This record gives sequence, C-alpha cells and structure tokens, in this order.
Amino acid sequence: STAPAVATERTLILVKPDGVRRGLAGEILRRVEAKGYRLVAVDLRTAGSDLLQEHYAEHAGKGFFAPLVDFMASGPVLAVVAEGERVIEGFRALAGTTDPTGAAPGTIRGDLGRDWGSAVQQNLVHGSDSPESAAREIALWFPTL
Ligand code: RTP
Ligand code: MG
Repeated sequence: STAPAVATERTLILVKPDGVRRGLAGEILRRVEAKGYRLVAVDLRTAGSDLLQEHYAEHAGKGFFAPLVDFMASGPVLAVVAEGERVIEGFRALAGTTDPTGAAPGTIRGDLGRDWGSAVQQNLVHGSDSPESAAREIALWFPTL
C-alpha cells in the first residue's frame, strides 16, 4: 500500500530589514533551498505602511504594532514565495522561535539573530503560520501570482 500524499503548499517568507541590512538574505535563501524547497517568486522592495499594517493586521492594537510597522518599513525586505510539501511548518522550523536570543542553534534566528536592544524584536525573518495566512499574505505581497 502507498502512504497518503502530503499536500504541496506555498508560504510567504520575508527577510526583514535587519536581515537585508546585515547581508544575510543570501544565507537565508540558501537554507530554504538546501532544505529542498523551491523558490517561486522573490522581490526586494521597501514596503509601505499600508501593506505592512494589512500584513500584520492580527497584531493591530498591540503595543508593539506601530514600532513593528516602522521597523518593517525602515529598509528593503526580500519577499519570497517558497513551495514544497509542508513548507509552512518546515520554514517556521527553519526560522526558530520568535525571540532570537533564545532561539535554538541550527535555526536562522538561533544562528544569526540576537537581541539588539530595541523594543521590536529584530528577528530576521517572517514566515506564514497557516495555510489561510499563507494564502492571504501571498495575495497581499504578490497579487499577480
Ligand atoms: P513572524 O510572524 O514575524 O514570523 O513572527 P512570529 O510569528 O514568530 O511572531 P508574532 O507573534 O506573529 O509577531 C510578529 C512579529 O512582531 C514582532 N514582535 N515584537 N513583544 C514584542 O515586542 C514583539 N512581539 C512580536 C516580531 O518581529 C515578530 O516576529
Ligand atoms: Mg506571526
């Protein structure tokens, strides 16, 4: 008998402005590709606050919302759509936990990130957290895809 197929998914990855500024975009994409995921789209751009407020709508009203949007608009981000079986969960595992200081070594945040003394956690990457979030975020960042 054959095992049930695992669905191919797409996820939205952002290399945040701290990652681009530090010259880590290539290293982060390397890890995504080395894990075996396929790059579907990549675009380096400075996002406006309208897009970022929509992207982070679930955090509207929280104390870190405005500083987070300002940080995310502070320079170019690398927006990426990656594809593969269980890529949503797989990329979040590659990224590591939200707090980069405590993130496990071996992860992007654990190997490359740390606390830099600002209130907003500069944790290098974003990855969609569910199929619904991925669909919403991909439509937002890549409306023609
Ligand atoms: P992300 O969405 O960026 O992949 O990160 P996440 O799921 O691990 O974290 P989430 O809770 O969704 O928060 C989104 C981003 O907001 C910043 N943040 N700052 N207490 C704070 O100051 C705080 N909490 C979150 C981080 O940049 C986080 O990735
Ligand atoms: Mg999140």
